[in-house]
Amino acid sequence: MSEAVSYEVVSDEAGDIAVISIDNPPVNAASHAVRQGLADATSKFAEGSANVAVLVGKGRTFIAGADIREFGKPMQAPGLGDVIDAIENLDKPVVCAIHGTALGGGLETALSCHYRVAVKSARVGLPEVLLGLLPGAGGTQRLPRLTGIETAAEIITSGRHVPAPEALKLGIIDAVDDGDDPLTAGLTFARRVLSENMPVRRTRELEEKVLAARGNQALFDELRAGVKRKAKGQLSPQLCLEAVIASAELPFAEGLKRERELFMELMASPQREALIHVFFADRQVGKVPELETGTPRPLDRAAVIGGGTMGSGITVSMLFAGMPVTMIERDEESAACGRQNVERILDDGVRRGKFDQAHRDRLANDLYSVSSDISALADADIVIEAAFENMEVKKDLFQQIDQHAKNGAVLASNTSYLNINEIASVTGRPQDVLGLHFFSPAHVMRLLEIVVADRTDPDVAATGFALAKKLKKVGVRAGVCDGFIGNRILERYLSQAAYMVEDGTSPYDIDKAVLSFGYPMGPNQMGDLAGLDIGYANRKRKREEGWEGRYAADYMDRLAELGRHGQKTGRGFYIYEDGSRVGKPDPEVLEIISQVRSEKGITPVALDEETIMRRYMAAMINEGARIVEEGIALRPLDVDITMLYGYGFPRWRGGPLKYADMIGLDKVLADIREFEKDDPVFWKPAQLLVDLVERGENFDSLNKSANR
Ligand code: T1G
Repeated sequence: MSEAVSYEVVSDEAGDIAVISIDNPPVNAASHAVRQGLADATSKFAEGSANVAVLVGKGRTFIAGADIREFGKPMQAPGLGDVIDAIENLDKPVVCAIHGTALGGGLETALSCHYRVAVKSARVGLPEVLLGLLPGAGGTQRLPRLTGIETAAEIITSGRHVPAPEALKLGIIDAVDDGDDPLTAGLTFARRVLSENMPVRRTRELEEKVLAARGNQALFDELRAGVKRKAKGQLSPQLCLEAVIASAELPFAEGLKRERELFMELMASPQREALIHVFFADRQVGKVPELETGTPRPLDRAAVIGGGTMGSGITVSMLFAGMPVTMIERDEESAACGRQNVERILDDGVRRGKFDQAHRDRLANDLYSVSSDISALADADIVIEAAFENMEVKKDLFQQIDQHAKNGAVLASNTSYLNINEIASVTGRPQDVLGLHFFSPAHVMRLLEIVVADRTDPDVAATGFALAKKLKKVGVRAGVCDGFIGNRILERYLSQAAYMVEDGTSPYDIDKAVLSFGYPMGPNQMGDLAGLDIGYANRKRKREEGWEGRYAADYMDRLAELGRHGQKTGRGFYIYEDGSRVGKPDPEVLEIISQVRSEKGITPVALDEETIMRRYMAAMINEGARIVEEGIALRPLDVDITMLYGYGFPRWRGGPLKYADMIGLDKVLADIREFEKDDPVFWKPAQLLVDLVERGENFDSLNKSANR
């Protein structure tokens, strides 16, 4: 028996019960050692004296899936599917005792057992779709046999975790145990199997629920339409559904073959490689030096300065995390507005069914207060300034905060691009100052850029990461520069988009190209959503400070000056009729743009979709490389995570730098060299990119060396 799986027999008055325990920390992933151990234990049980077996995981969870680290490497026999079939083929019953999260191959193993019991806190699921895969060990064939096609399709194409009580209702498990020890739960159920002489019940033989859907093309087409709409270009949800449909259309053995074919197709897809990159990047991004050297400070109470869009969103995200918050505004009237902003968000949560009125009232009445007196921040462990984006305003505020905040309090600015070193310099405690850049709406967007200034104490940076975890956000460490990571990259590809429009490409073609790449919306649709007047004001301010490089936003200025501010005025790049949020292209806009081109003596040359995206992505990748080169981002994966969680980059493409690796850095550099001929300033290649190509390395090699 491998050390990953142990076998023992427990004798009691009910009879001999075999206990097969899996011990492969941290999540009992079904590694080769586990699979081999399970195969050996199954044979031992078959030949042994025990009449029933309990399969259980040690540590924090039952099997949480196949070992993702083995993907992409030659699979060592026995495969999980073979082990699972051997369990199901036994002629003595096996009871699976579930705790923690039985996911992917873990749930598939449980489905091959003849009975399943779970502790109440357990969750089950088939999240392979999130990795760009599908349940490849019989899950798409066995789950429908327990729940029916529609429920199985929803669970498999969403990848969601199903809490044990719901799993019981759906027929995925047979009992929920009130205790929290899976072995006790398993033994109790095993004794029942013996005393009631419960038969071997093979999931694959339960045909009723799949036969009910056999031939129901209308159902299959309806499911296909729904999954395709939600998938937004991602392959795995669609092939997951085809495998589930096969469970209704084909006998079990052929359904299994179909599942295998579809699984291998996904395993070979670039989307799987990208999504698994994101799985590990999600877990690496929180590993920063300051969490080695620093200790997070307490985060029991917070104060938020400012009750506008950002201040109220930040306040609510803290309320959702159960943190008592005091929101402070400059006077009573503004404080009242801030309160309205917070309560509007809370009421919206009730309307959307996120929580009930009682919960909303608790958040509003117990956890949160509003004041117009800055001394109200005196007992806060963390103070987050979310005031107007102006350096003088922020410096003045930080001087006041410095006077009132308690010793050891963490002082953060939510600025989206201003210099944290400069803000810290006006306080007597620059070591306690950092940037916490939330993204709007702050109670929804998961990205939090944690900006570590020159003198920020490691404890303070570590506190930023602890806050991200507490708020269920994805914290990314950023250095100090204009725009940190995300906005600095955004500025580059939006500039490139503006150049392409001014040079002759329709803004509607750019949006279409970006949408078909997998973004939820194109840059001009995004501009209409954010408000073209906002961009206009920002550009005006930057021109007053001295605009660097080509100015290609005259057409946008023209639109803003004509009052076409986007969705909020019903017209921007698009026309929004009777309050619809889906706009229609407007020939008048194209007229305005061609007018600007002729005023600037530009002979328009329109680009095709492929060229649009080559330019759009090259601008993003080049700036991302510079950000890594300058150490503003710790690793390339930090840039990927930022663009995934803050800017809508399609997850199944892995992030801009993973995407660059997958198309080949030599190709990206060749594109940049080609574009550089037109505009050597904008297209100066990042030195890191040049070096990586010369060394025959890629961004992922940097991720790996950084994580050693
Ligand atoms: N394989 C290998 N390592 C894994 C792993 C896995 N399946 N799951 C987690 N880890 C590592 C993770 O990288 C981290 O490592 C540590 O465990 C703790 O994880 C055939 C093909 C189980 C809910 O998709 O959802 O089965 O960073 O930080 O927040 O059909 O991990 O410490 O070095 O996430 O408590 C399907 C993926 C696989 C589940 C726990 N299963 N894992 O969350 O801890 S494909 C999944 C999770 C499959 C079959 C198919 C979560 C978790 P390190 P963590 P957590």
